[in-house]
Amino acid sequence: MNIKRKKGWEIPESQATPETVFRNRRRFLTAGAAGALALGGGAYLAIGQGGDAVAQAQPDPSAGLYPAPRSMRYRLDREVTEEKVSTTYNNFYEFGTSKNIWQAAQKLPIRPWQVKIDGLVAKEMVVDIDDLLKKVQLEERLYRHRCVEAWSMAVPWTGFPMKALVDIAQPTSAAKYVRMETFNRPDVASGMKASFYSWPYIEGLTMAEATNELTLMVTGIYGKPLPKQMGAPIRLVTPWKYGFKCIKSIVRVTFTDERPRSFWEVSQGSEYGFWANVNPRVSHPRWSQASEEIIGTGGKRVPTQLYNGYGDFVASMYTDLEKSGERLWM
Ligand SMILES: Nc1nc2c(c(=O)[nH]1)N[C@H]1C(S)=C(S)[C@@H](COP(=O)(O)O)O[C@H]1N2
Ligand SMILES: [Mo]
Repeated sequence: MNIKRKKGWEIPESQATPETVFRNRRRFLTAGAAGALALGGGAYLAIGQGGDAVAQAQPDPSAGLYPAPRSMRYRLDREVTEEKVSTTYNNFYEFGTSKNIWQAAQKLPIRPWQVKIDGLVAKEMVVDIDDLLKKVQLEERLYRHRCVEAWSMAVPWTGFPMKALVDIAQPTSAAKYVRMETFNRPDVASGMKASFYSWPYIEGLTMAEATNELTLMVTGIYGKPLPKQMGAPIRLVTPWKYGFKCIKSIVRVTFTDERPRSFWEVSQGSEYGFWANVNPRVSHPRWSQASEEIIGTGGKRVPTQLYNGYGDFVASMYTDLEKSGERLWM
């Protein structure tokens, strides 16, 4: 489906937050019985599964930065997934292995939040998330997201190019990879007590991938700060790779000359490799990747696209590697 759109500059700013957000916000206000009470200003009270109330004491100090202007460079070929759907169907193993972890994730404190930048850099540093947000330009981008489990969604992320973070970090010329790490808090994230996984969650990119224009450090969604279950206060988004590359709630970014071994690679390297670029013709060892179910559509399946449809932006990074014998697709 190709919807005829107005040119970017003809689209009013107000359209940057889709109408569904406002509709969902209203629904949220009446969802008290379902376990959530809106308190306004981004603060809310979630009733945990055990009936315990977990209050987020402070409104998010970054709330005033949203919504950010939408970039018209990144177009969708499908509807934006409803907020209520994408924010209640999540993978965040720190809080459990089911898709229904959104309430459990409210226990994660996201202020204060610091990100350590270290390794092969001019100067190691620890940046406070709100200081980092002052140094970068936030924008909204509509991206498809394709999980390796063959479900997908399309959402309006807000964030800044990872290139901006690399510029702040000033890696030396010896840096070949970026390694990212999630918080290590088994006290609030009970999934981390599962000892058969190697915590904390780790992901990595090559420097070329990290500085590709698509690679986004995400801090918001639907014109608001990112909810905890989606990786607040800062996560990665690489829309041409399977979703597990998009590491959530990052606390450390390390520049290195060694290829990082990711959380999933350590757990099951034959199924989840370093590259994990989306390719409908290369099956997962246990299922086909040819098509995907779009969540929130009542089971609608669509064909999966090579590089999740982002080949124009990323394919050139891999042309030489394709001959190298690297497993680029899983
Ligand atoms: N720290 C951490 N990051 C993570 C995960 C996780 O379990 N822990 N799951 C990944 C997977 S498999 C997917 S599909 C996406 C899901 O993002 P969403 O819940 O915001 O849709 O997050 C990725 N990032
Ligand atoms: Mo995933």
